[in-house]
Amino acid sequence: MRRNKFLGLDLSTQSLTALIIDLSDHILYRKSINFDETYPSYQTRGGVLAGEDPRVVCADPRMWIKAVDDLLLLLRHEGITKEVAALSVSAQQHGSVYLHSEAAARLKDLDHHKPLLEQTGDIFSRLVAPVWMDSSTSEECKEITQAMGGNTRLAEITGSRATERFTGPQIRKFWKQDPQAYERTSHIALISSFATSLLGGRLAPVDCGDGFGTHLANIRTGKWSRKALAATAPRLRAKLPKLIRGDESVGKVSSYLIKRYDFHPQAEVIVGTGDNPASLAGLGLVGDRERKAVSLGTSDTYFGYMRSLGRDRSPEGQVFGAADGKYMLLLCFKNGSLAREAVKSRYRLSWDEVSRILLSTKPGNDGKIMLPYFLPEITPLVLKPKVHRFGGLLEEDAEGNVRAVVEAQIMAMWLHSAGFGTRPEKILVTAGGSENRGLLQVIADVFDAQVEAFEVKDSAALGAALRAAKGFLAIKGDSRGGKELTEPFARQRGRGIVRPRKEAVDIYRGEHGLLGLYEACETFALGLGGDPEVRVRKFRETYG
Ligand code: XUL
Repeated sequence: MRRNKFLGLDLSTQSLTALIIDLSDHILYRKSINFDETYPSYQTRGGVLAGEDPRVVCADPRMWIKAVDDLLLLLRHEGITKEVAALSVSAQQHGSVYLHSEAAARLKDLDHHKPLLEQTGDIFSRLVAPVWMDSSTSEECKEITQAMGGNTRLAEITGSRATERFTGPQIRKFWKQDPQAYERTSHIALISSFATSLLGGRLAPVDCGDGFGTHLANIRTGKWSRKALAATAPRLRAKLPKLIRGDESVGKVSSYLIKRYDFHPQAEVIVGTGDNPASLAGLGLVGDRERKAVSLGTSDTYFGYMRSLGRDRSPEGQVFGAADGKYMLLLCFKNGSLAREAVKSRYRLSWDEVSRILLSTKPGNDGKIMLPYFLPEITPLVLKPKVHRFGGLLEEDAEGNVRAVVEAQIMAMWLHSAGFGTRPEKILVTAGGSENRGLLQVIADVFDAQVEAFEVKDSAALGAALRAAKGFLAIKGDSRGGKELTEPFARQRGRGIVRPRKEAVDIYRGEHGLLGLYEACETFALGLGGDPEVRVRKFRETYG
């Protein structure tokens, strides 16, 4: 039996996906488990548990354990696990999992006759895991910022200005609210390192891709920052995983994986990472400074590779590690697919109809604008959810609202990515929303760039599989880089490249264009500027 297959597991907000590849561009297997549908007893919506306060969002890590067990059993039934040479995890970023002192021994010594959850369901010192959608730590962000010497200094050291969803502020909140449970915690994993620990049977390190999204690491040294740890919670260093750069092996699969799911004893586990750094790898963008990526998943993200830490980073841009030891810059929007979904179901539309509306209605929407803060927003920071409508956009106007939500999302990406260096001529689009041709056209028109969507829309799972391959080949002395491995998978989907339409670009970019109007609406909603309705009139006079 040849072991020449690589498994990527993507533990995202709403689902767990397995993708198996070989190195001649074949996706051999893909299977996804949706949390809401498969595990109703966990009562998640969109994979998470939201409290009465919309800023508090968490998940039950036991559901993730159950999903890992179920999915690996399915893979075993396919007879494919024994051919896997290496595997790696990609996971939603920033979330944290709290384990007590017996967890390590328990993970090491699992009985393969019994389900995973039955033996690991009680290894937690905290029953819930806060996830990236949580925005309840503004106070802790302030405290950490102050202790670090201000927001600019915090960003210089950790790569981002104070950010509610990041792990450090979340840990500080936990310590303040429940100091005893914090004391009982001997290990705080990120979701990617937690899932990797289940595969390797030992507490796994975290890579800089995910580790930099914590406010706990120094992005220059690639080590946990003593100053940031001290600003966050006491005795934290001993509770954190090791932080490593790049896609190294963390050891072989556990004996539980060998016996329960039929993995080969020599199969390597490559360090896990966050879904965005994994996507960067899956799209072949590690090392590429020209192209940028848009991921339209639960969150929308806009990101690109960075070779060095330039001075003029966008204030809302967040720096994570890339697989080659360098960096990526990212913007995250919480009201991504959930906002599109809310509009789609409000008007009982299918995704095809949404796409058709976007392709057939006039760019600029006649100056009708929405700020789609269905949930608290990350970029720009909005803690109280509220949907704003301007320019006479009526709630019953289905076409107007569809166009407005998507234009708002893409214009926000354009505006807030001003500090990302030269504007891209090419944008790669991935995740669920990349199947929507209308959405791709809006991106092309707003950015005045060519847009490509690839056949493999699970770029995070693909990235994890490719990282597994790269890590494995490196052990064998084969130095094939990320790009060479990715290239064969980068086939465009169906209709090829989507190009910007000149008349649409003018409507967004021109003097009195929609981008300026949108910015005025955003500034007004944030309480930082005057009523934008005068600009709506100006827009209509110019483009009506
Ligand atoms: C990125 C972010 C989200 C999550 C979930 O910073 O918070 O994109 O990784 O996908």
